[in-house]
Amino acid sequence: MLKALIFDVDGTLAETERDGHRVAFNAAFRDVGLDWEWDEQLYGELLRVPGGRERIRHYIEHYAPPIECEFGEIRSIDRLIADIHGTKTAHYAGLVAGGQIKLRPPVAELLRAARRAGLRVAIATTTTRSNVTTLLEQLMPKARDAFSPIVTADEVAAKKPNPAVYLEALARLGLDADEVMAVEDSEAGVRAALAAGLRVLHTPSAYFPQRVDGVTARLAGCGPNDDAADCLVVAGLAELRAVEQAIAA
Ligand code: XBP
Ligand code: MG
Repeated sequence: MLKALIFDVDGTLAETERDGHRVAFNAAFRDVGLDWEWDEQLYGELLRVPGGRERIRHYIEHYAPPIECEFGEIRSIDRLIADIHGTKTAHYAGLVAGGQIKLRPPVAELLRAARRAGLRVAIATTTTRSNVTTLLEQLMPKARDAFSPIVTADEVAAKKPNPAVYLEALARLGLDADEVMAVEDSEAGVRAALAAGLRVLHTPSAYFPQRVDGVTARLAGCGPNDDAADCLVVAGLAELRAVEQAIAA
């Protein structure tokens, strides 16, 4: 029986990537004196690499941009990446506090229904912990303490698609995998949850609109493909539980 939902953050709770993280990365590049610009299309390609620091490193290694900092001398690539990422995290907090990023309505309704039904809710994410805190405070100030545990990738050995963050969340919940479902948008996230033995409710997002194999169902209203017959589409928690019971029977 379903006892808890573990939510991903970026792309799942809110469309944070295009108008949040991407914009914050570009502001940070400018701050450190780099003329790099990640446009929407390039960012979509770079998003295949989970983790902001890993994404910057991948860009340096595979896109070979000129590294000419106007301000200060570059002591090492590691230091440059850390500086950019720290600055980016501050910009991201400012953007979120500005109120432009909203909780996605179908996910908000799922959350409300889960809490009404007494399900526990948790978070398993690749993003930095302070980003989660800032986002929850802005998007759901009254419910920000509802999520427990909140596990971020910096606390485990490897990022999604590695299952570590989901396994850690599961262990802290003290539940069996078959009592928990993950709510995810990206392919790497879905693969991480499946590898942890979880069922997955897929919530496609702007950068990850496509179907991912292995999911239990897709949440209606999260993407353009609700009419497609490629996946079971559920309207919300009640329907999801009905499906679960039918499968178990
Ligand atoms: C989110 C990520 C993160 C964010 C940026 O993936 O990959 O890297 O893009 O946050 P998921 P940081 O939704 O699968 O958790 O810069 O803090 O890494
Ligand atoms: Mg995501």
